[in-house]
Amino acid sequence: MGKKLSIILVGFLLLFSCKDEESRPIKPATDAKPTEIKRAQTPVFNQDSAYQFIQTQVDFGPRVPNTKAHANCAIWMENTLKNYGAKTLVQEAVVTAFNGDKLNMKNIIAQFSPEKTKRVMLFAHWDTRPVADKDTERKSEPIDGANDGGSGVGVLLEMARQFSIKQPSIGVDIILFDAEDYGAFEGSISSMPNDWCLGSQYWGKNPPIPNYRPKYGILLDMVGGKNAQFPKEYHSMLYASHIVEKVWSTAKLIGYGNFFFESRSNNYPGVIDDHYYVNELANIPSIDIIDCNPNTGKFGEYHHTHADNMGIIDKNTLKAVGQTVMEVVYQER
Ligand code: AHN
Ligand code: ZN
Repeated sequence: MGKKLSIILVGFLLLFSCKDEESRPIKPATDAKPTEIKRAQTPVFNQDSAYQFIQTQVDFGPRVPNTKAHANCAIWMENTLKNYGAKTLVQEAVVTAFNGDKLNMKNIIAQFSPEKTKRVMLFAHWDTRPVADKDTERKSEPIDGANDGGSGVGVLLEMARQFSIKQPSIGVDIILFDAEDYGAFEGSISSMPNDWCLGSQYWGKNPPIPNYRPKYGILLDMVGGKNAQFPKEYHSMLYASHIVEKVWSTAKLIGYGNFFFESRSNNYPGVIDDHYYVNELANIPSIDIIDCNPNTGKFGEYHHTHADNMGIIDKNTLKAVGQTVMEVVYQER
């Protein structure tokens, strides 16, 4: 008898407790997290791999247009991107430099998920400066360009490797521009306007992909130097401040805020770089992640000297930039 009663009692208690659970008042809408979208899992950027991609470029020799090293490096980059599953396209042309030199240039274009309409464009220049005009020695000899030329490509090739393992929700285009660094040599008299960035200028005036409309562009230029500083560059802020804020706040969020700086003002530094022509000629809001002094706008001591070799490349910088840009890309949907 007692046992039966206790079973009934327990049954009632369970029934009530369940009922109680069910009849709890529904949380007011204001209290509920509104459509909480989970952050996507961003793969881990491998700085050793990026470093190796820079080493490979430097091992070709200076990638100066019209040289064997330049031609060989172009083939290697295209094959590498193709092997990572991109649809590749090489835009070839002859452009004229400030001094009349005819440059055989190649813009390397790699499309990941080309069928997707929502896309972003990541770019860097891959050529190296034909002279070391800011050095005191061997000024007429070309530089290794480990940072200026090598680093942006190295970081983007590692990202391409990551895309081959886990594809982002959106489409991504990697564009490696040629003939960026053939601007007028220091002390040279003859000059022309728009003497830098000949590859991106050619691309802007001769669009290789019809109706190409990525949401925005991110340029990586000198993203491997030790103790690099990336200020909010003037033209980036002028044309695409929302992208600057997105990238800089992402860097801070994932712990790389120590590389990404505010500029002293909106005037410094203003850099004429490939992003300038992508903005002006293609109307794609684009920013430049470029290592220069946030106060003066000056580039590092290594700039356009023979010191721009593997010795100044720091994997921590490669990681900070690579992981930040990957985080931005993988969070897009
Ligand atoms: C000018 O100095 C006008 N532009 C710098 C762009 C550059 C050269 N980036 C790397 N090398
Ligand atoms: Zn340069």
